[in-house]
Amino acid sequence: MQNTNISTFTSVFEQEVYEGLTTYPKHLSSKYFYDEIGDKLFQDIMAMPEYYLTDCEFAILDKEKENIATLFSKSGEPFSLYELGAGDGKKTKVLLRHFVKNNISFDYRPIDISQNALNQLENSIRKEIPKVEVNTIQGTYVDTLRDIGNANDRKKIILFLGSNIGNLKHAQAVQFLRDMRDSINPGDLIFMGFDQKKHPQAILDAYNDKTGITEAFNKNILTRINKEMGGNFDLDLFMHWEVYDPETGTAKSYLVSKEEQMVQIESLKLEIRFNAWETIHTEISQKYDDDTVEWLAKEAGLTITEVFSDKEQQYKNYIFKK
Ligand code: AVI
Repeated sequence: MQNTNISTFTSVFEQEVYEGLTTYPKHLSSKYFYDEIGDKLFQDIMAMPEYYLTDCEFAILDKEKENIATLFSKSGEPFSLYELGAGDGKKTKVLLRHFVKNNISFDYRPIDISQNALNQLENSIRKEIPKVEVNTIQGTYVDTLRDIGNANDRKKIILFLGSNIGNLKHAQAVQFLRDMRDSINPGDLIFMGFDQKKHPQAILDAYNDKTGITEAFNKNILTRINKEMGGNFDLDLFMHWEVYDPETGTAKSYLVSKEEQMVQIESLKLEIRFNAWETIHTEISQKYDDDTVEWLAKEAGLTITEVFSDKEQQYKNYIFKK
């Protein structure tokens, strides 16, 4: 394997790919699944019958919209509804429509790394719910949490839906919740989705669909390396593999090399050897129970004030305060 000079990396993506593929066991971060193709594949995943998370959260928001509205606008003060990783806003629109219908005074501040996603979301809200005041914020979670912390014009409610927290290990999730805590004031609220522990087969099916959409989503990280760094990964020589540990509640995704092979990545001046059946760990999707969410909240200095669940307790939304 050739060595490369750290200073030649042109992005954090390049640096992390270099580090992840030159250590043992190999790993890559799931945050790199998402480009235009990855975004589309994730939309397709959310529409799959096996991926119960989206329907469950949609059902909770729809069932509880009145209670949620009451809790968000308790003091009658106008508030800003921030949403981290807003995506297409499909679920959030349930709340937005309800707030508008009930003359609740708020503005919606969706946050996303992709300006393109924000423009599409803003246009669709203008068309579908024109009474909503939308102020988009482009940036990473870290940057925007700092901005949220500095904005003290209104009461703040932060939404973080889709069990996105589950893509973080517990230590990272605690840090993220602490950063959220630091960006709000007493009286502000955090509203978050946490996918729950359930029949292990239901989780395996959600992350290993027979149609192969999740496999394509997982492999998109290799496609990105091929396109953006001059890599020559042969996608057919890797397979998607999912495991779920019902004890820890952690689902893990891997790409497994089906044979011994060498892969070159031109812009990293890197040649990587894979043994037959060697793995690249790409994603965790943590599943929770009340005890674990309570522990996370305590570690981050937050208190749970409300819990909403779907009928079968597959998925829960928690409200936290400082
Ligand atoms: C974005 N995130 C919460 C999804 C999840 O469930 O972990 C990403 C995903 N990975 C495979 N399918 C969906």
